[in-house]
Amino acid sequence: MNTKFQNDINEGLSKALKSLPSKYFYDKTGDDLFVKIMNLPEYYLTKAEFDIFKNQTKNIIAALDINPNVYFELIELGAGDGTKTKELLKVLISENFNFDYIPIDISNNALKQLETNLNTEIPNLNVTKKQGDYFNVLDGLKTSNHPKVVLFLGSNIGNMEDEKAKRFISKLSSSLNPNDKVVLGVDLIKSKDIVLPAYNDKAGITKAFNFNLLNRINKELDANFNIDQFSHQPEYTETEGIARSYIVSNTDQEVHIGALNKTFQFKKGEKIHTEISRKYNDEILNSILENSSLRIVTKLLDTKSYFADYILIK
Ligand code: AVJ
Repeated sequence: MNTKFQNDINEGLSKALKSLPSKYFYDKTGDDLFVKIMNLPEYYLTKAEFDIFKNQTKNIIAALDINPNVYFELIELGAGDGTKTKELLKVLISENFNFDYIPIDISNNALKQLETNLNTEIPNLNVTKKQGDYFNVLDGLKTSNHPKVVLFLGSNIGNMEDEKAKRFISKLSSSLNPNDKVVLGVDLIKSKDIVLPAYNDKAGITKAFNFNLLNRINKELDANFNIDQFSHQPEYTETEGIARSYIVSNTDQEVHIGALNKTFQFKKGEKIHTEISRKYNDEILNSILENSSLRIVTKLLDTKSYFADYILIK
């Protein structure tokens, strides 16, 4: 059997500069570790965006400029546990806006939990969940002609290289109609002493999250990565605003992957690139938006100016 996972791992480890896709962090163990990451003192991103959703809800709604008499769809890409979104949903419901909430997530489990939670906490809210990879799910959005507001929060776009982010934004833009809006949450470029600890916490949760990839390969592809022979290494270049996570080989070693029937060599100090976490500013975002029909209308910042939610219009 040749799975996508198997092919992606083979491809990534066969390159001159080894890499593994960060989307494979998120199995059950990875989901649980990410929840822990969001609660870490060093991981400021989630707290900063929550601050915006909690304290500037009215500003978000004003910037969205929604006609209160017209039904709209509030679509969230990569909904997760909905903690931030609930702040917005509660106010929209209490102000009698006419809308359905459509969370889209790769994890059916996460969606079911979110739905149950919303049904108790906001009983008047209509929830229509959709399971899928949000890149692929975008096409399905075109079938409805209702006005749309799309939420893409948490700096999830930061996991895409710039070229991929451009393709994603173009695809998103072409699945919308004129005057539809996007709320795009991004982490902002800031100094190394704030960014690096967020990816290198004292408790070692981010390391476990990164290494979960190797554990998955060991378990699912019958491999023999010796976790103790590798290190977790995040790097950040402030001038470009890019954080990258690596797994570094501590020695010259070989790893056998049974499912591939193949052995991979690692040199001492050789790196496997596992994740990009891009940070933004207006200029970088504008270059990503350039060839799409989305434009920035408003930028909302948290009290520390660590994070931004940009309101975009088509
Ligand atoms: C969920 C993609 C925003 O890149 O900051 C957290 C994932 N990786 N710690 C990020 C992550 C390591 C996170 N995003």
